[in-house]
Amino acid sequence: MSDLVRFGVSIEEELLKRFDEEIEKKGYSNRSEAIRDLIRDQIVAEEWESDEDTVGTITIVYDHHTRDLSANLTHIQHSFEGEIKSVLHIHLDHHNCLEVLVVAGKGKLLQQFADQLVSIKGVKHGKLTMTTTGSAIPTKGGHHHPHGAEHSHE
Ligand code: NI
Repeated sequence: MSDLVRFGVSIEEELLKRFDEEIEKKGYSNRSEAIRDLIRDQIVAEEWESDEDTVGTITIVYDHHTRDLSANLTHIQHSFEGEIKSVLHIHLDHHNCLEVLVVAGKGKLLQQFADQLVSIKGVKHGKLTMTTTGSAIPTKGGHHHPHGAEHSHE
């Protein structure tokens, strides 16, 4: 879709050295892909700050024996029922549950939802992963696959 453009960047030597160390640890084979990912992260952050629809996942771990916890979790989830696309629940052991909620909607609303879930007494750990609908980010590799879609939803 989009053509590749080359551009030059001036940067302090120490800062670049630090950057190269970081991206090597993460397994990038070159700076270009690392810089592209930083730009994409920035676009995703903007998507979450704007009034556009976005998507993410909320992961929580909790002890279902904690008094009132299950009722509180259910109550909050019912008030955001329009934002919940899917819920995965795993019984980790006799006490602990892992729940992953796939959520979609306005970024600020999804952050409020995550904050409410994570802050409930008895939730041991919780995390919102902010990702993107993908529509604001050009396709990786630039050009369309010449022989049709790379995958289909048949
Ligand atoms: Ni469970």
